[in-house]
Amino acid sequence: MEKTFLMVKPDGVQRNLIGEIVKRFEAKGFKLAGAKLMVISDELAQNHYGEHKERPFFGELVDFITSGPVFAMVWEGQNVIQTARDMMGKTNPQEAASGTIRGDFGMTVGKNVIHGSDSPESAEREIGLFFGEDEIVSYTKQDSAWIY
Ligand code: 3AN
Repeated sequence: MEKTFLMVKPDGVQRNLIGEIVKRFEAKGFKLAGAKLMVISDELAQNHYGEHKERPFFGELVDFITSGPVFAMVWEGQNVIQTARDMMGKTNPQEAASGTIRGDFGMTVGKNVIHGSDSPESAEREIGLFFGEDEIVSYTKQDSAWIY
């Protein structure tokens, strides 16, 4: 089954949105496969956002993501990578539709509440960066027959 990496950013943690965000993915029918509250090191942040190294906001991005605890998660389900992106909404919360996480809770592009992998390649890379193999839990859920 497809997996993705999602992370409640420091603004989402400070604003008590962990539960609200977990609730949305659970209610949709996705399965939580890993989760932890952690403070990202400078090295991990630079690695995670490596593709943005040349962008003018790179320093700001690294400073922000390391500024407080984040809630890192692995979620599993059919088409979870794209569906989670759709549930998150556009990068700029001012353009994100109501009903999406960023549309409902975000105000600016810098503090946009949640990160989610944007492709199978980045999902694999980001899960590997944030989680050890022993931190990913494989289990069966009773309700899956009512979802698929
Ligand atoms: P997404 O997180 O939706 O995949 P990306 O990959 O384009 O968006 O950007 C990575 C992160 O960089 C975003 N989550 C956002 O917080 C931040 N970001 C993007 N554009 C800007 C910008 N113009 N100024 C500040 N931060 C930005």
